[in-house]
Amino acid sequence: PLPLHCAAIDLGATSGRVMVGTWHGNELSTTEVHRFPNALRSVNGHDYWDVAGLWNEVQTGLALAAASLPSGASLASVGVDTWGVDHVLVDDAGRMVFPTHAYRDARTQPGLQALLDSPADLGRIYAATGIPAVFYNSSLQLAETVASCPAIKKLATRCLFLPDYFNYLLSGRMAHGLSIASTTQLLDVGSNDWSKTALKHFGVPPRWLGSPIKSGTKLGRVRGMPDLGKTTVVAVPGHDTTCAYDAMPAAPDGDDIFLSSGTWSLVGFESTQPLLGEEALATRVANDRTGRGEYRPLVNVIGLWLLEGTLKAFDSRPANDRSWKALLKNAAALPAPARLLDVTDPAFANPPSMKAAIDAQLRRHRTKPPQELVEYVRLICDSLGQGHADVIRRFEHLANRTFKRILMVGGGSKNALLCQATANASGLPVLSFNLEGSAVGNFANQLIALKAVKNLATFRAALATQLKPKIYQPR
Ligand code: LRH
Repeated sequence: PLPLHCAAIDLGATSGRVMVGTWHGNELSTTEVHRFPNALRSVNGHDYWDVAGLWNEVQTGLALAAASLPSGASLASVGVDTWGVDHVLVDDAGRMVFPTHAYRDARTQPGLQALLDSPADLGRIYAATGIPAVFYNSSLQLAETVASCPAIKKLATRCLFLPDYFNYLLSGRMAHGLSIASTTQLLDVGSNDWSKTALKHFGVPPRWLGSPIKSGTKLGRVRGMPDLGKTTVVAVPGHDTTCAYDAMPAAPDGDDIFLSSGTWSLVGFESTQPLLGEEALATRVANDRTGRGEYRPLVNVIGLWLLEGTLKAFDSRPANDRSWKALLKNAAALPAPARLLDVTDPAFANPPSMKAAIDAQLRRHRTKPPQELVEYVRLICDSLGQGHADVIRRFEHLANRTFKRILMVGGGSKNALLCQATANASGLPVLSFNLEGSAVGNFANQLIALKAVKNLATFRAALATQLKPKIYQPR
């Protein structure tokens, strides 16, 4: 068969990219055609995303994607995945009627505290949605929006989550994807529809949300871009973490635990059932959903956000891959830190200074903070490794399973110190795949929708023969 070309739009909180994937019948090749930084912008005490700026970059990337193909070839399809929980409130004409806040905005803190202070509500919402109380939940964000701006109930007719919104800009069709819907704390954990209990509790108007669609749904042709006139917009799992999990070259026996490592560390596995109950809630297990509707119990560990934040306090940020590697190597040669960080500390969510937040936690435990960047790097990687291991042990207990390998994708899978620390703390081998996980999972779902690949198991099997992981044995 002729090679089949697709474009993946993958938007992360700190960077976005547009990639071209070419399927050769049993092998995927990928090229990054456009990469751009992303950052929240603060004004007058609140944090926002530059949605129009992102759309500009997406268009630039798609034009480059089309231009990168051999002459005569065209993009069969395009799919969008983004970070979770954030959204755009629009009217019937698709016009934005409220600014898009960034999920780290502190506006949800009072609502979060109220939920945490009411065990009855917390338990009820967890039983209904399978999603724990986390500061970024769309539920808390929307509750704050409605409370601070009651007129919004009239002005907005739809709440489109970010992948839904970009799908709309591309195709003209407004639809809610199932996987991104499951990150909101508003989806019913027992069905593929919204939870009446959660909508009522958070005061979210039900008319804002249409029935969620599964991945693979064709939304229409790309509008307004002549080079992409024949390209179909395919609803892939809109949540980047779902796409990253779909890209895991997992063994069919289900003994693998997944770690998508980037700004966040997403530790979880696949299951036909959610993990519910008090212990799961106390572990903050999020029962996110795949694009097909199955469960992906997962715990969100603070991730490389710790390191990204700490770097801001030092002038000597490594400038390239080589200096990064040298820094990690020097950090690995240091003696083990006297005390690791408790990475579940809520103070790390969005502090004015990450270094100061780390120092404060250590001082609370009568431990002297590090001095040099290299010491912080060692402390952060070892602490994250321990954080990953703690979650894996909790999962083994809660789900009564034994995991044999950790599959790791994302930017953090290139960090040898972090991989080794995770292997050491968990006692499990880490298989690190140098893979843009979200983009690859995005392609997988397009290829399945186009019927070029039978199903996800077939795709994973093909990927597993194609990739050679770097293996870190526990020491
Ligand atoms: C990672 C991620 C994660 C959470 C967070 C808000 O990019 O999607 O799974 O949902 O962003």
